[in-house]
Amino acid sequence: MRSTTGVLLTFLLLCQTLVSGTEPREALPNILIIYADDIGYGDLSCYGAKLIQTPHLDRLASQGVRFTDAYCTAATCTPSRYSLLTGEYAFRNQRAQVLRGDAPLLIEPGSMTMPEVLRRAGYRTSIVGKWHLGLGEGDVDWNGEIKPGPLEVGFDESFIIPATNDRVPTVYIRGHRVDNWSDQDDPIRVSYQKPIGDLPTGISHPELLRYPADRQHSGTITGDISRIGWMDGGQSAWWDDEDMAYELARHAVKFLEQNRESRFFLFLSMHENHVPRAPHPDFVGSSQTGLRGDAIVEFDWVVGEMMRTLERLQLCDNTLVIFSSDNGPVFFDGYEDGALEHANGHPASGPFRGGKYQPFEGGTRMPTIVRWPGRTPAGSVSSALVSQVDLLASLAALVGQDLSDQVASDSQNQLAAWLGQDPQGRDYVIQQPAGPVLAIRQGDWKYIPAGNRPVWAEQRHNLRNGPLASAPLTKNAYLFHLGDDPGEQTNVIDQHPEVARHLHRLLQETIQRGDRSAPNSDQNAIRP
Ligand code: NG6
Ligand code: CA
Repeated sequence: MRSTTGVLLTFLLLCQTLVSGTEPREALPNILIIYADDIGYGDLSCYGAKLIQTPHLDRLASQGVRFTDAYCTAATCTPSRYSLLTGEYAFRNQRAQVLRGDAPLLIEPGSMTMPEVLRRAGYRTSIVGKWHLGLGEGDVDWNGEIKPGPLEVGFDESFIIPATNDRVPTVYIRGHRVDNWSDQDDPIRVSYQKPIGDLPTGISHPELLRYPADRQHSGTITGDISRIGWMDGGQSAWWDDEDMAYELARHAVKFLEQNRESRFFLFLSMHENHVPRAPHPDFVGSSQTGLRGDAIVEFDWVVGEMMRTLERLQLCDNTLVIFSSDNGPVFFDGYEDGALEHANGHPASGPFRGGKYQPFEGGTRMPTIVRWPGRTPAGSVSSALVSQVDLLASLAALVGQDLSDQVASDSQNQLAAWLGQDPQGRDYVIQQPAGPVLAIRQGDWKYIPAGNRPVWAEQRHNLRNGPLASAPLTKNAYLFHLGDDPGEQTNVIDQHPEVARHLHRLLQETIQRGDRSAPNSDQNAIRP
């Protein structure tokens, strides 16, 4: 009897916690976000991949919630990450496009970002890995103090790849300075306008390359890979592409060890599966889809390393682990690395159409797993509609921080959905492809307004993207019923013009005013 009462009480407490969102202070978990780059819905074995085995992510899923309807906000990196960290849809900020390696900081210093919210709640905050949100104010001296950056928007510590692994400068930045760098006789210079310095480029020295690159990726060669942009100097600080996963994992592990006694938030932002794919030799041949799959196995190893570390430090039960990816998959993205030749029909987007850059589901529907023992039902699958734009408000609610109405305007508290407790989640999500035309999903319906850019994007990709290729779009607007047609093959706009009109209006309203003041559920109903 007593134990039944105890269970009941615990249950009621849990319900209350989930409804109010705020944990008692001593029960607040550490938070670890493990974020992938360009890993698609179908890339993990727990999401159906046959040619790539991801045992550590599969294990994470067996211990937590695996989401089927989780979204990033955009089909490219910078906008997606901008939304994740600021709680604002990236289309509201004109500058939130894929950034060059020398672009200024995109996020307003001092603003209420995810790390800032957690920092105010007493968390020690750190980012390790890909940043790609700009640095400095437009005239960075790579040999001096590089700021503002992550430390000015809420992170206590940072060890970052400034932009992407295919963009210069190919150096890590620790805090405000290039890591491992003191040689003032070999100053680092970076240009995205014109070639600088004497280093070989992909154009001048193609024989030095690990694999051929397209023109855009034929700038300065560092290691044996040509990059986007040109740089000079800093050779002793250049990163080693093959060692990158190990290097980032080392930093992440160290942070966990050092903060074992305090409450921490670690944003571990890995480079896999972004090009150039150069997994460590330990992982080459570990999948049946060439380097692209091998890099995913490497990423999975990193996940395992994090979980092993949490176990070793006895932090496993008290850490909320969130895994997801920043945008959909791509096979060819600038380098002839064999990804297409060795794809073997691997469905990187699972059952969905398209991938990176595109308005289709493959662009923004992300493999997503959340694990918090005792809170997330182990081994469960949730079809709640969740978006990464909500993580800020959801985590703020978890740690009991108030967000003023002025910030994180699109971010909703969907904590219960993120913990696998609420099967519904959001009402609708907006999907931002590489072009200006946004898509929207509500319930089973998916609407892509008319516009040229999605047509262009997919046609370009059809040429090179093997298993992600699908029938070309026309310039028309599209309506798909995802329940009947998850692969977005049959346009039913002529049969359901009223649904398309409703979604068009909802999209326009959201663009104009933001989700905070989103229409109430009555207005949201699909009307004839
Ligand atoms: C594109 C690059 C692509 C990749 C992408 C950013 C060209 C032709 N393509 O502009 O290779 O770097 O930017 O990827 O330059 S993301 O995942 O960071 O958004
Ligand atoms: Ca990406």
